Amino acid sequence: MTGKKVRTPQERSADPAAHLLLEFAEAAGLSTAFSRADTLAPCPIGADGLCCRNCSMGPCRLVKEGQVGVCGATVDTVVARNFARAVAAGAAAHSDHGRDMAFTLKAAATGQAPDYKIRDPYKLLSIARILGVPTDGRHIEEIASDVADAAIAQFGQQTGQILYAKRAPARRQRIWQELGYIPRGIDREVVEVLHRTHMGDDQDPEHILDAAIRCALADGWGGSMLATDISDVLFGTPSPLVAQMNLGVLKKDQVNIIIHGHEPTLSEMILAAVSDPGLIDYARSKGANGINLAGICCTSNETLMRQGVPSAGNFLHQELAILTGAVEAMVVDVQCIMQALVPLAQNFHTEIITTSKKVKITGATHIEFDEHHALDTAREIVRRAIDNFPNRGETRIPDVRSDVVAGFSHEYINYALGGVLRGSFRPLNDAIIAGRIRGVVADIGCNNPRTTQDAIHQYVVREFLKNDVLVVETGCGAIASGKRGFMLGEAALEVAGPGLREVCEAVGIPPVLHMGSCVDNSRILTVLSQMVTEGGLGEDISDIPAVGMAPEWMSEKALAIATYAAASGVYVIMGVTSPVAGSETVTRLLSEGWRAKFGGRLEFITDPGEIVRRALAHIDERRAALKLPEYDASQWGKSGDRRVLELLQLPFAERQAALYGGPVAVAATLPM
Ligand code: SF4
Ligand code: MSK
Repeated sequence: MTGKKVRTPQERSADPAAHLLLEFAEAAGLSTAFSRADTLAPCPIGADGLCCRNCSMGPCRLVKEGQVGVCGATVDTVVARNFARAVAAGAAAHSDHGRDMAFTLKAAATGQAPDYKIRDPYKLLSIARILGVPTDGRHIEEIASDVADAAIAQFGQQTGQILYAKRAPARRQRIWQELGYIPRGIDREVVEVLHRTHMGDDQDPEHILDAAIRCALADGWGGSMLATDISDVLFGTPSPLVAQMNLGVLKKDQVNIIIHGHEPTLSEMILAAVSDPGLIDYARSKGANGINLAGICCTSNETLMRQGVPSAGNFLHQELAILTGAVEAMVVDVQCIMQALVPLAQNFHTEIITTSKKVKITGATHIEFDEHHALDTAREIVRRAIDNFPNRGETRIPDVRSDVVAGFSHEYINYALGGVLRGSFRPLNDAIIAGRIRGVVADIGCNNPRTTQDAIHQYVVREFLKNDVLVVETGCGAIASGKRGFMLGEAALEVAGPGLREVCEAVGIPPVLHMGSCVDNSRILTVLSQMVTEGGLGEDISDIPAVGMAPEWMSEKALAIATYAAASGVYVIMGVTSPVAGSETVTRLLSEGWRAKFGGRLEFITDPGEIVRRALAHIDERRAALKLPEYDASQWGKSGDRRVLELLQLPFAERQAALYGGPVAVAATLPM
C-alpha cells in the first residue's frame, strides 16, 4: 500500500458490517483509520526499522549501503534497538495491566474494594502453590492477600528468576537457564532494555536482542500470566458459553454502551450496573427499552468469554461503532484506543469516557475509575449514557451478527478432554499422535488498516481447518474468526478436514477455540506446557507440531508476544510488514539465530498463502521429527455426525455395504 490509492469498502474490510459504515463515512466526509491509511503513506525508513531518534544528534535515517548514524550506530544496531524498544513497550503494557489486577486482588482481599469477590477460589489456591503462599487452614481472603503481595513482588524482583518460569516444561527451563534467559522482575527487564538501547550503550545486535527476549519472557511467563490468573480469580475462570459478535449486536431501541480497551476491572462493574433494575427503569423513563452493553477489542474478549457480553467487533470496529450513531457512551480504559475517536464522536451524540489513571484523551470526558468504590463509578457512567439517549439522531446499525461459542480456558480444555475426574490433555495429544489432528495453530493479534480487515485471519484459519489443524485464538484475531462463524460446531462440519471434524464431534468443541484477550496468550503457553507434560509429543514446547501467528498485527504488544512465544520454542509468523526488514543480520538473528538457541523463531511473511505453506511445513517437519505417522486426511472421516447423515441418504443395501462390507444378519443399526 503506497498511500496513493483510495480503496473500496470491500478492499478495506472483509466484514460486510464494515462495508455499510465505510460507505456512510465516505459519503459523509468522515475520516476513519481505513481512509487515513489510504492517504497517509507509511514512512518506508521507519517501517524497516532504519530510523533512529534516540538522541538529538539525529534523528538518523539510514538509507544508504553502509551508512551509519552521527554516533556511528550501524543499521544492524539501530534495527535491533528499535525492535527491542518495541518489545519493551509491549511487555510494559501487558505487565502493567497484570500489576493493576494484582492491586485489585489485594484491595478485594483486604476489604478495600467491596464490589470485588474471589470468584474462583480453586484457581487462587493453584496460584498460591506456584507463588509459595501457604494455604492450609487459612481463610481465602488471607491467602488472596498474600497471593496479591507475592504477585506484586514479581514486578520489582531485582535478582533471581520470576516464579512462574517454573511453569514451563523442565527442558525449556534448562534451555533458558543454560543460555541465561530466565527473567528477573518484570520492571527490571523493561528498564534494562530502555537503558541498553539508550544512546551509546549496547551496540551488538544479538546482545540487544537478548535483553528483548528476557523482557518478553518476563511478560509472557510473568506479567501477562499473572493478569490472566488474577482475572480468573476475581471474575471467574471462563468456560464455554454462547454469545454474539459484530455491530449487529447494537440495539436500535436501547441505550448502547460500548466498553473498549483491556482491563476487566471496570467493565465487569459496568456489566453489574447495567443489570441494576433502578437504572433499567431510568433508561425506560428516557424512552429506551433497556440498556445494552457490548465490547470492542480485548475488553470485549474478557467480558465475552466470562459473561457472554456481546462483542461489537475488533480493533478496526471502534470507529465503525460510533458511525452507527447508536452508541450513547464508549467507555475506554487502556491500550488500542484510537485518538481519532473523540473528533469522530463529535459528529454524533456519542460520549467518549476515559476511566484509567493512565489514559486521558483531549476532548473526552474523564471519570476516573477507582476500584475502592467501583460500582458507584460504573453506575455514574451508565447514568450518563442513559441521559444521552434522547440526544440520539439517525442510526444505521448493520444487521450483521454471528453466534459464537467462546470461553476456552486451559482449565476447561483439560476438563472437556478428560472429564471431571480424569481431566487431561491425553485425547488432544493422542489425536495429534494419530494424525487426526495434524497440528495446532495459534492465530492471534490485531487488525491493521494497511491490509484488508479480517481477510488474512479468516483466510489462514479456513486453510488450517481444511488441513485438520486445530486453531486456538485470542485478541482481535479471535473476533475475526467469531464474526466469520468459525467458532461454532457447524464450522467443524462445513470447513474442517475429516480428522479434525471427528475430534470436534467427539469432544463437542468448535474447531476454533476462543481463548481470550491479548494477555491471555499466556493460556496458550500453559496449554503447550501441559501438552508436553502429558507425554508423547516430545519433551519441550519446540517439539510440538504447533505454530503461532499474528497475520494482521499492528501493536508493540504483538511483538512482545511473538518474542516470548519464539523464546518458548514456538515458530511464530507475523504478517503485514517487517519492522526489521532494514537489517538482514537482525532478520536472520530472529529466524535462524533464535531457532539455534530456542528451537522457536520469528519470521515476517506478508503473503497469506506462504504463511499457510510455511506453517504446515513446520507442523509436518515436527511430526516427522517425533516419528509420528505422516498426515493423511484420507484415513479419517468415516465416523461422526456428518458420516451418519451421509449414510442415512443411502439406500438400505448400500448403507449396509458401506457399514459392514455387505448384507448382515443382525438388525440394521440405522433406520430403513
Ligand atoms: Fe543518530 Fe546515534 Fe543519536 Fe541514534 S543514537 S539518533 S544513530 S546519533
Ligand atoms: S486489542 S493489541 S488490536 S489484538 Fe488486545 Fe486487538 Fe491487538 Fe489491541
